[in-house]
Amino acid sequence: MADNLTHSLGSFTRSISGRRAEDSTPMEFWTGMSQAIVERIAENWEATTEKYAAGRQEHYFSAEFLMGRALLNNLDNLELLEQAKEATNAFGMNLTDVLEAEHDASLGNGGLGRLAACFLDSCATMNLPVRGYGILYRYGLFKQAFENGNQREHPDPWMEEGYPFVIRREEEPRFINFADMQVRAIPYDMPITGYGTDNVNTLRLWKSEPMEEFDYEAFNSQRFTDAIIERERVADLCRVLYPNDTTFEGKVLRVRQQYFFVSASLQDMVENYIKHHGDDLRDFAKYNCIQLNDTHPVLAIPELMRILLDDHGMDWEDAWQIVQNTFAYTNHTVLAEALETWEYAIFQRLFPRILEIVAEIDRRFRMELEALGFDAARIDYMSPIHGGRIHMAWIACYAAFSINGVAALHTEIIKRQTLKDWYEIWPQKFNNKTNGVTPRRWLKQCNPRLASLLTEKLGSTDWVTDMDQLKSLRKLAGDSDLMAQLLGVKADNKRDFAKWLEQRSGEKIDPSAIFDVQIKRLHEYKRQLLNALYILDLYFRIKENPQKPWPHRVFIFGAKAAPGYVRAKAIIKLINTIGELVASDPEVSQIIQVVFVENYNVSPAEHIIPAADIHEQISTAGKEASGTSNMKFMMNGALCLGTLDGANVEIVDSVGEENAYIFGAKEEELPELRRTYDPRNLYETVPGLKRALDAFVDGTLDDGGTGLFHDLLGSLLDSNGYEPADVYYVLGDFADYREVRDRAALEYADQIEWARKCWINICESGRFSADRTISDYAEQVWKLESQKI
Ligand code: 26V
Repeated sequence: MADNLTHSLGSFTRSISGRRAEDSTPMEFWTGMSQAIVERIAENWEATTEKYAAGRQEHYFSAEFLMGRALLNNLDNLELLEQAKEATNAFGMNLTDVLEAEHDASLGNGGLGRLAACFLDSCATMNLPVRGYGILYRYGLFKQAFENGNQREHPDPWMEEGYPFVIRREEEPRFINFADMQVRAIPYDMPITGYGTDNVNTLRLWKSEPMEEFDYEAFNSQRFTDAIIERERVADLCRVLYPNDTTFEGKVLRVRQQYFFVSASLQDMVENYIKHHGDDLRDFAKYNCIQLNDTHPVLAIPELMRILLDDHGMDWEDAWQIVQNTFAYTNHTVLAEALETWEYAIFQRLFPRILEIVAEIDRRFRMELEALGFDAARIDYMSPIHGGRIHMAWIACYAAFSINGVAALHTEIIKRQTLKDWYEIWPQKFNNKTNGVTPRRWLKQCNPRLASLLTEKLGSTDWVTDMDQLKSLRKLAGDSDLMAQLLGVKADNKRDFAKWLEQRSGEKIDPSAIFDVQIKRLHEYKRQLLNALYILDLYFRIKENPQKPWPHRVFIFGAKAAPGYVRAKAIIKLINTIGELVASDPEVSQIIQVVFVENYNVSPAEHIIPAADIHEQISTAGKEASGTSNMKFMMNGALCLGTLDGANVEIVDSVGEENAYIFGAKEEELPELRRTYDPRNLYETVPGLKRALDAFVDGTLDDGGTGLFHDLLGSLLDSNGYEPADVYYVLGDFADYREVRDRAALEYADQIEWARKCWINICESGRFSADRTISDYAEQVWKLESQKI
């Protein structure tokens, strides 16, 4: 068998490089091995697709799939890891180098896109007939580089050197009509292998191309350049992933992307239905269900109406009934600035027929609500079209049979506040589906040492697909030898991470220090600024009293800021500047270090998370819908320093308050606290605050004369015409945060006690496996049964 892989690896690699395999580059090796994998799964993939096609299927529509790397995941799923090591060694290469050559597929911004990727993994593993539908972006999320502590963005042409894990299906094009252009949508299929199964699911990503290969007439006439430009206009559609998460920007190209991919995907679904069930589409919803990942694919609602009405001659009532039985909608944020609303005029210009249909949906909605006796103002507010704009979430709430939030607290907030008007009318539509993460990537693959320990204690690897088994190990927390073993695993992981970091950036860190980590998009509500303020205050406290036995700590950050989010970028600069201040101080740098991991992404996360001791989940209560890194850290035996927000609430519920470090104002307390909130007074009175905040502007920290730090300080202390001071309650939570974080660092000294807490977190993490989330969706929303090939 090993010979087998060695053989195919050798020949695929030679065909890529045109050289002997042993003389090929790691990238060429990676390509060869990836092709060998695709070749191996081809038959099962086809069989799975055929098996699913005739039955009920779920379709996960998402503008983002943050897949990360594919090769290790596939090797592990196919149980080829050992053979792959041998095969690479046989050619004088090392598997780690080959794996590290792979580009991340960063077709997503953050939590929402990574969730979609974890869901695909669970669906394949559970043999569920689910396929993902999205966009093949040519450029993924920008690459981040630091220049003088500032973020600079660079393009990410992730598949320019070739990418074997998507297969172009030239022969299955769809045609998309915009008022001002027609485009061809070409599917690229990515195989999604599962763990311990032969099933291979599909992620179908669409690429836009011109209707004809070449417009020969134009090429041969005076209009040569026009023809080239037209081709580029079509290719532009899928050129780039928009890097904003949480702030809506009404960019025309983005709504084109959205319509493009939902129209192509629906055409696919309808054709498949007709092939298997005939051209009477009335049973469409019996065989098809669509999960809308946030509002980005909501145009699928009017587009399915258009297909049923215009292409299949159905009448409105029948079509609407199908639509209402097909769509389910997931909400991922309560931030008002993220709500997608599009200008009426844009729809008119791009797809007037879709606008007509939305207008009819709007008319009927208004009639329905009038009949229910609602007042005019409320009806107007809730209507899909008002104020010259089209409200995507409102369309979703009207059309979908299921509306869900992504953690218990989040679902309560959307019922009580964000979507309360809809909840009042249709309470039965609302449900919670707490997020989860795949234990394959986020435990078994990224933390093999911990995985072995769990396998040893449970006597088998069954836990990999049945994470609830870990619960039975909770009682072993009293076993001090085991706890010492767990500490050994963590220590090894920390050394590995320190090595990885040094190779990547040259930074040296002390693996015996506490690793305290905050990795997530940079946003004010996530409060990296609160974390930074603590470090700055700690710096001054150490300066004041350098002889005190301060716990040694490494503060680790990873975060990208949206390129236009000035304040978020200022916070990156601030953290890097604090890092320099600390590093340049011979006393303080012996005690604490600050590391900002450049270009944070899925792959760096796989190195960071297994090495973490403490993870920061410190959003203002009520603002983080769920969070998913909190679950990954928990699974890897790190302790949560966090607010009662998002899924932290459920994590604490599972492990107990004594096994986490919880601080800060609660969601239900904030409105009252806000009424009398006086950040200036806190600045004057809370120990440490004034000294830390003054450092922004007194010359301690240098923002290069940009005024960025001055503006940050202003955002905390002063209201302006648009917003009150300190919207995210950073200063309000500072004192409690400081106290609890200090305590966590002290308690770390009792290593065995600390390990017990970590162990309990690991053992209780089964609830946060994406397998649990997906089985809830499959049973309660999708009504889907597994279909093993
Ligand atoms: C929003 C927007 C707004 C318009 C511009 C483009 C764009 C792109 C992405 C997004 C997504 C924002 C919502 C989001 O990512 N929410 C996160 O979802 C995670 C998975 O449910 C959850 O764990 C995080 O708490 C939540 O912030």
